[in-house]
Amino acid sequence: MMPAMRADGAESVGRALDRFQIELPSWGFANTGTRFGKFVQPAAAVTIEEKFSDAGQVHALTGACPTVALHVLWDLPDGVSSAAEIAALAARYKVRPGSINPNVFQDQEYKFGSFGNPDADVRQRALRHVHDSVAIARRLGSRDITLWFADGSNYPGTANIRQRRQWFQENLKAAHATLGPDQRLLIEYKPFEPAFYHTDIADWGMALLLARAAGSQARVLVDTGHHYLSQNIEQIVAWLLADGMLGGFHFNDRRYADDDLTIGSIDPYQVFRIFHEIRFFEWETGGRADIAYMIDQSHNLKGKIEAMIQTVTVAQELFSKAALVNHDALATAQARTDLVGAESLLQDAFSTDVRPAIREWRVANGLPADPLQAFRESGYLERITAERSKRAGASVSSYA
Ligand code: RM4
Ligand code: MN
Ligand code: MN
Repeated sequence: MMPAMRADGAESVGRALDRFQIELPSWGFANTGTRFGKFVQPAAAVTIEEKFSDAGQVHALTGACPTVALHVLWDLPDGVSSAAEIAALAARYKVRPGSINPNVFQDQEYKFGSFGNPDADVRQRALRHVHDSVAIARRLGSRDITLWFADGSNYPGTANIRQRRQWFQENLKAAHATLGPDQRLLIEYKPFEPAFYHTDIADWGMALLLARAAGSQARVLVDTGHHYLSQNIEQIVAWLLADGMLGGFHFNDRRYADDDLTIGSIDPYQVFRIFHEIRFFEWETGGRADIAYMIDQSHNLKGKIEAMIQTVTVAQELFSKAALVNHDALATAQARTDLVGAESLLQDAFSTDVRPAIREWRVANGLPADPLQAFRESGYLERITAERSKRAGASVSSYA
């Protein structure tokens, strides 16, 4: 039997959705692929204007995505001088620039690393790029600069792990020093790929230590795909929250590695448990956790805009379910070591059908009750397919 929503359930869902916003990745609208090949989609965005246009569609239909993350190399090829164009596009398509992602992994110089490269010139070059990225962020009114490094090594003995750690500390400190008072550095970790022996920032503990060394405005960024299989991600979230060091998320789902699949497609309970830890923390502390929710997915087979609408819808559902957990009852059950009672509170919330309450919230906010259907009926996809297919295959702009 489907658990009935508590009388105040729909209201909790509405309140949860009022505050739930999730950032779209510009690269999620572009052609991407696997290391084996790319299946180019005629409707994929190639230009930055097309990316803004597509992101604007997702926000217009869901009301939950006011910002779009930008990758500096892919989206601002001229650095700070590209910022004026970006600002104009943001105004035109009604989505603001969100996190700024420096790219210190794609250029040939970075073959042996960026902040961890044994060549001081390359380390300096990478730092300059991060400084430029901070300047771009400031110019665009973006708060977060998100740092992901491909640095690492493939074979034992080939890299001085402690020395590289030192270089990372130095450059991160230097990057932090140029932040404006309201800006943040978010440090992402990943245990594997593209390096397969060691990664310089392999896990949340390393990211945490480096964030502390960098300065008071650095935080840890948790990409859900960047863990070993079966790792308890919500525990990491709970610990980072307790220490005030959780900066944000890159959401995606996975089965094997960093698969970048649609959120909740493989393990929706995992995402629910993460949201639950955040809500429980907020209930206990009476405060609001300052977290940037971001999507880091690239769909190479699904239609890109559809997949993004599906992603946002699922994220809203799982966030709403987490809002249904009765925290008073949970705290009591935990204190009494009522194991089945405590666990059932999570399970009941998770299995509640929140979709009717979400539809109500959408309609009350002037949004389509079913964003995916609205998108399919809008004609937007047909229009961009016709326009963009004229030059399809011309450019595969990014890897993500
Ligand atoms: C990494 C990581 C970063 C993303 C790059 C392209 O796996 O998730 O966030 O910017 O891919
Ligand atoms: Mn990521
Ligand atoms: Mn990733």
